[in-house]
Amino acid sequence: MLLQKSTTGEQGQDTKQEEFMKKVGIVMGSDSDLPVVQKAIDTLKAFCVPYEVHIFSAHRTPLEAAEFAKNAKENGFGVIIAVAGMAAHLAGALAAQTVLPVIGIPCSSKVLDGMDALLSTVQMPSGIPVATVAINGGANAAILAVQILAVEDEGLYGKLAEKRAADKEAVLLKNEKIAAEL
Ligand code: C2R
Repeated sequence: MLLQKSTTGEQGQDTKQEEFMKKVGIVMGSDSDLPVVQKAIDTLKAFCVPYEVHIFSAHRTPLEAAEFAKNAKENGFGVIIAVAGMAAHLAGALAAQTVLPVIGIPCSSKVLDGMDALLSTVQMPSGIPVATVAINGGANAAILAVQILAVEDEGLYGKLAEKRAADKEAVLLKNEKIAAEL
């Protein structure tokens, strides 16, 4: 599943062409995680960053999950986002198979509200890190993935800076509006 064409970044700097840009691999443990994944997809699309989406599970399809992570670098991925709820071993299991950065999104579930997935994802032993974002933090996971890719891509870096400035302006406008109204 993909992708969009590259665009021009801040101050005319070119974002790397799509075919040269590393992809973001989004792996979810189940299609029931899709609402969280959608937030990550929307954000990556906004930055015109190529991505692929897969369903692999450390529990249900462990061999396929491991193969994906093992081959991720040679298949053109620069970063992996792992999305899972409950006993969320997926991010750690993927991270065990690659030295690419892995970002974990713990998903909420009915019983423990995502605390189970949060602790399963964040509490990795030394040597195998998983960069864990907030429960259901699809947008931030994608922004972090873009930040990782932007280290080697000036145009992408410029787009991130532009977004940060636009977000700030939006808050300042809200401040002016609410101060005038109340
Ligand atoms: P179902 O809705 O399919 O029963 O899945 C999924 O990410 C989902 O949030 C319930 C939850 O189980 C999670 N799951 C994991 C893993 N595989 C599936 N935590 C894993 O490999 O860690």
